[in-house]
Amino acid sequence: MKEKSMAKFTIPLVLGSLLVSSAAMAEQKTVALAVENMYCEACPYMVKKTIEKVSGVSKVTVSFKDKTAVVVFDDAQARVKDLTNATTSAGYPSTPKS
Ligand SMILES: [Cu+2]
Repeated sequence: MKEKSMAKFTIPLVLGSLLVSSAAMAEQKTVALAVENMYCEACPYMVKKTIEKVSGVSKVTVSFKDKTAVVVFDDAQARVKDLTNATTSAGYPSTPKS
């Protein structure tokens, strides 16, 4: 009787932690890109919009002053190369900063 009631509570807990761990496996990565060709205040906006279109990207912060785009993305869905390709084809070649 005691074991049965334990099982009732344990199953939802196990399912719950499985969901959490599979979400955690899709890891959020952050990369800083050095972006070329940003010559006016409108450019960072274009760069931001361009990177946001890449699937898996959750956050983009572009600095006009630093010529940098900081991108938070899901590395199961996007690669750094996808990000640099996107900005490059929009006219803003970028490379990962190390
Ligand atoms: Cu511009």
